Amino acid sequence: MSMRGQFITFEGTEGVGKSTQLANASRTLEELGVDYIVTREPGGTPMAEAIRELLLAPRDEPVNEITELLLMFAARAQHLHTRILPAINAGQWVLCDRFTDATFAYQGGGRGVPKERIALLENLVQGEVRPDHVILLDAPVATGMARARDRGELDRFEQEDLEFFQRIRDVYRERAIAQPSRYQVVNAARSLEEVSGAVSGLLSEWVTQSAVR
Ligand code: Z5A
Repeated sequence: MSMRGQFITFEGTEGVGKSTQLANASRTLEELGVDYIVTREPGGTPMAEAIRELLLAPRDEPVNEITELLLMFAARAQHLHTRILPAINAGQWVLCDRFTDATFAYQGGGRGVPKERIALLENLVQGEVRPDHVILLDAPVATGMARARDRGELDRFEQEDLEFFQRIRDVYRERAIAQPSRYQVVNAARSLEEVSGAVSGLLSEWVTQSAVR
């Protein structure tokens, strides 16, 4: 088994099943005897979770898109450097609910921030670090919304309309097409059993690959 852990992120529009699949992926890694942590963005450390609360709280004051972008990367800098990288360097696998692909999709596609500006911050905060694998759970926006919105109160992002989430889905899909070696697009509109089977299959494959490296 290679010493460096793998960095795997889960992405997709609202309610596609990321939390559900993180739990499934955790069970799979446990069965395979892989040491791992589960974390999320924005968040993952006490300070980054405090920034998450700032970002998600519905508020009357309009939020400038650059303020939102900088807060996402402020949380990410703290999370990446104090939690994710130490884990990977210690040989642990990191399963992360969202990462910088979400910034390109939400702040880029959703809010309209040019992707070059996002890329500048990505390089500043991450240097060369990128996820080893991105699992994009892809389903029609309405499917995810219908699954998620039984939960009650909506956060600041969930209050956006269908077109906002459609633009986000489009950016995710474009990024997956542009970098097929890093992205695995999983059809998340299928039954829970089918989606879980697909995600577990990918993890098993990556564990096998890392063992022969
Ligand atoms: N954000 C951003 O703007 N920029 C960034 O850089 C980052 C984030 C990192 C918080 O994200 C917000 O931050 C997010 C983007 C923004 N806002 N939005 N929207 P989050 O990940 O915490 O929140 P979320 O996207 O709203 O996730 P979610 O609603 O919790 O959904 P999920 O984790 O993908 O889904 P789930 O909880 O696993 O499943 C939803 C329900 O569907 C649940 O009842 C399941 O049992 C059910 N489910 C799951 N899979 C299936 C299948 N296959 N069939 C049927 N039912 C299913």
